[in-house]
Amino acid sequence: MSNRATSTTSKPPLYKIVMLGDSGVGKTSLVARLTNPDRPLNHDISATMGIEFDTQMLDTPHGKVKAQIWDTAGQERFARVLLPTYFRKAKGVILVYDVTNAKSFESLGERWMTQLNDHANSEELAKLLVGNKCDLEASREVSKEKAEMFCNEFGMEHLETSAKSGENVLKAFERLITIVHERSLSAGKSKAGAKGINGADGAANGAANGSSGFKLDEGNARGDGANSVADSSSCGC
Ligand code: G3D
Ligand code: MG
Repeated sequence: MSNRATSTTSKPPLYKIVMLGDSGVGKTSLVARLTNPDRPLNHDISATMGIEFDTQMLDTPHGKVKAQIWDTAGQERFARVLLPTYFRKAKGVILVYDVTNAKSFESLGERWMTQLNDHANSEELAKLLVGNKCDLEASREVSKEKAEMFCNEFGMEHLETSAKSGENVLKAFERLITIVHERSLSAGKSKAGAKGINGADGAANGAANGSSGFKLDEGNARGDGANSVADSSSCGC
């Protein structure tokens, strides 16, 4: 019985994943929490205004893989201009809403899924729905049931996270990257996919060896670097 997963020898595969969702839902905070665990939330976090990516080694049941995580602003103007670049060669997407903001949830169906379909081969992208800010239970506006109905409709899994406490943050990224990796393995394209990002995606070059970033100057810029990670304890919210 052959097992592709065990045939990995040197470099772990690298997959590009992208963060999507309205401004303010916590995309930057989630990435920061993942990539730099020692820096507390709110440390010098400014509004996201460019594109930036970080890379992070993650565990999957099939071994370690490297995730190149792209983060962008939720501004419409920005999104229209840069989404094609943003989605290029992406293998997975984390759709983020804020559990305390019903509008941010509605935007997923009204706007972000449309953007995905317009600019990426949505069928080929692994997707995970993330309801962030689950530490703010008293202010909740989006029920888990509602989120799960959305997931059923679009064929994805759901997790609630808190970039503030760290709950489920690592788990969310690990889950998505596992789905991406398993798809790649079952398609027999593990090596090709990793090569594609490493070699062909200009924006991705140089990012494979640790946290890194670049900004596409759209008159804005994300001021925060990487922040912090957390453990992946289960979310009590
Ligand atoms: P964005 O990248 O999606 O635009 P940010 O969102 O990461 O910039 O976060 C927007 C605001 O939400 C920030 O507050 C940030 O601290 C806060 N935030 C992010 N995640 C959480 C969370 O899980 N829980 C709570 N309580 N707050 C969170 P400021 O005040 O800096 O705008
Ligand atoms: Mg941001």
